[in-house]
Amino acid sequence: MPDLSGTHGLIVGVANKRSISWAIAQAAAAAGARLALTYPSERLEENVRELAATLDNPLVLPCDVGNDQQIADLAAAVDAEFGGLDFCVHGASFAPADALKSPFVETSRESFRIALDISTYSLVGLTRAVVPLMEKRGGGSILTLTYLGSDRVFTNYNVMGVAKAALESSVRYLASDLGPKNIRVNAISAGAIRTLAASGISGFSSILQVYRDKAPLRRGVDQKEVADAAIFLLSQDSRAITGEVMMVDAGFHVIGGV
Ligand code: NAD
Ligand code: 0WE
Repeated sequence: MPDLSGTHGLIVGVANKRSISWAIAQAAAAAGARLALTYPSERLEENVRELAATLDNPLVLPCDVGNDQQIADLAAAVDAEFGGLDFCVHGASFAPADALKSPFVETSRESFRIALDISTYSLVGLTRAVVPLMEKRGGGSILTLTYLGSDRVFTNYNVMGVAKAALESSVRYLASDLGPKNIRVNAISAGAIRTLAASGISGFSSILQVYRDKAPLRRGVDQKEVADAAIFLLSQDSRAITGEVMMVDAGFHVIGGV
C-alpha cells in the first residue's frame, strides 16, 4: 500500500457506507492521511458524521458543489485547519431522476444544465479552490470518478454519459493548466457498482450480470478495488501520471463483442 502518512486530503462525495468515496476515505486513512469529509445537505450530515467518527481526527464540513460560496468556504476551512492540502477526491454526481429513465432525446435543458453543473463543472470549481492550498505543499493530486458511459451508450445513462465525457475532457484541460504547479489531475473509470447512485436504476442488475459474463476477469468490481487504485493515484507512486483516465473495470472496456 502506498504511503500517505503526514498528508492531508479532502474527500467530496461520501453519502453512506457504500459510497465509492467512503472506500477511498477508509483506504487513505489506513495509508496514514488526515481527512476532511463533506456533506451536501443537512439530510446527509448525520450519515457523514457517523462514518467520519470512525476515522482519526477528521474534519467534517458542508459543501453543496452546486454553490460557489460553499466551495470557497470549504477551501478556507480546510486551509485554516490543515494549512494546505495534498490531495482531493471529487466523487459527486447528480442528474434529475427523470433524465435517467426517458430516452436521451427527451432530455430537458434544465436536466442537462443540472447534470453538467453538479457532475462536471463542480470538478473545475473545486479544483480552482484547492489549487492555492496545494501550491503551499509544492503540488498535489486531484482525482475524480467517471464511467464508461462517457464513450459508449448504456441504456438510461443518458445525460450522465454526456456529463462524464465532459468530465474526462475537463481532467485533461485541468491537468494541462496545473501540471506546471506539480498538481496532477486524474480520473478512475470504475465498473458498475451497487451504490446509492445506482439505486432505483432500472436494469442495474442486468448491467452487473454483463460484467460477470463479458469482462475479461469474468466479474464486476467493488469499492475496495477502486479505492486501492485511487490510493496509487493520490500518492507519490503515481507522480509522473496526470490527465489520465484509469480503467478499474475488470477489463470490461476492451471487449468489442461476441
Ligand atoms: P454515491 O451516491 O454514494 O455518491 C455520489 C455522491 O454525490 C453522494 O455522496 C452525493 O451526496 C453526492 N452529491 C450529489 N449532489 C451533490 C451536490 N450538489 N453537492 C455535493 N455532493 C453531491 O454513489 P457512488 O456510486 O459512490 O458515486 C460516486 C462517483 O462515482 C460518482 O461520480 C459516480 O458517477 C461515479 N461512478 C459510479 C459508478 C457506480 O456504478 N456506482 C461507476 C463509475 C463511476
Ligand atoms: O454515475 C453513475 C450514477 C450517477 C447518478 C445516479 C442517480 C440516481 C438517482 C446521477 N444522478 C442520479 N440521480 C438520481 O436521482 N453511475 C456510473 C451508476 C450508474 O447509473 C446508471 C448506470 C450506472 C452504471 C444509470 C443508468 C444505466 C447505468
